[in-house]
Parts: sequence; structure tokens; C-alpha cells
Amino acid sequence: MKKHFLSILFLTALFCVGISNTLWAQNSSREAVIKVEGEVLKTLSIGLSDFAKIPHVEASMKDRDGKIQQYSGVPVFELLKLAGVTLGKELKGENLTKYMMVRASDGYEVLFSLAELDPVFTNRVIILADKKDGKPLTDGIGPFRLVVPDENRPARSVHEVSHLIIRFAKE
Ligand SMILES: Nc1nc2c(c(=O)[nH]1)N[C@H]1C(S)=C(S)[C@@H](COP(=O)(O)O)O[C@H]1N2
Ligand SMILES: [Mo]
Repeated sequence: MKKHFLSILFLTALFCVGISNTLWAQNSSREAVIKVEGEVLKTLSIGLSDFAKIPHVEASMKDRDGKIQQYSGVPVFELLKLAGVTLGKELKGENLTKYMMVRASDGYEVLFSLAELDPVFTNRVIILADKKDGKPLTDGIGPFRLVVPDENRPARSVHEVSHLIIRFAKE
């Protein structure tokens, strides 16, 4: 009887370890993250499911073929605010020599000055999109893509964004 109990206990423990390993593997291999780092007060690493909980807005841009496409996502300045980047009243003096490098998982990189992202300077809202027509972005485009409205070429609307890096242009 006692032997039976012990073997059931052992099997239950084995099962729990198996389940938690599976869940861990799923989380670590499947959930994409966006990182905000560099000249920030707080480095961020936001998983897709937490990202989805941040208030979203819509933004549109013209694709390569000149066709207007609408996306939904989080304004980049909101992400930078969460990371404590110098925006608003603090965006003056030498802070105006800071820039944001957007890095993609294929190695593509583009640059924005902080003033291009700050609502104190501009009404244009650049978003980090995670959805198009209510659906997650497809492989090769998402899970996160930049959407830069009002630009004649879509070359800065980076696909598969992995990092937003804040740096000083000054030595
Ligand atoms: N990661 C990544 N993003 C990228 C590129 C790239 O090579 N890699 N090309 C850019 C260029 S040159 C263009 S024209 C647009 C095309 O965007 P579209 O597929 O929405 O038309 O993606 C931009 N984003
Ligand atoms: Mo392009």
C-alpha cells in the first residue's frame, strides 16, 4: 500500500515537472519580445502578450506599391516614456542630440531623432504595430513592425523589430 502511494507520488511529481518544462519551453521559444535599451532609466523587455495590453492606436502608411495600409499598435513615444527616455520638457539642450536606433532581427537598422517621436515637437504618431486588420502580423513582417505615416518611401517602416536603442550622437 505504502509502495503504491510512493509510486503515485513519484509519477505525479514527474508529470508536474514535465508540464512546467513544456510551459517554460513554449514561453521561451514562442513569445517574442521587444527591448528598449541604451540611454534609458529602465531597460524594458516587453513580451507580445503584455504589449497587447498597452493602449493601442491606429496608424496608416503607404506600402511599397503605394497602397495605403492600416495598422494598430503602441505609439513609440509611449514605449520610450515607460523606459524613462528624456522626452517632453526634458527634450532640450544636449538631449536633442539623442537618437533612437530601430533594429530588426534580419540586421536592418534605421534611425530617428527623439524630436521626430515626441508629441511636443510633432503631430505625426509613429507606432510599433502588432496588428493589421485585427490580426497578428505575419512572419517576416511581425510580430512587431514600425509604421511611419507621411513618408514618401516606406524604408523606415522596419519589419520584425527586436530593439529600440537610445543613444547619444555626441562623443
Ligand atoms: N527588417 C526589415 N525591414 C524593412 C526592410 C528590410 O529589409 N528589413 N526594408 C524596408 C524597405 S526598403 C521597404 S520599401 C519596406 C517595405 O514595406 P512593405 O512590405 O510594407 O511594403 O520595408 C522596410 N522595412
Ligand atoms: Mo524599399
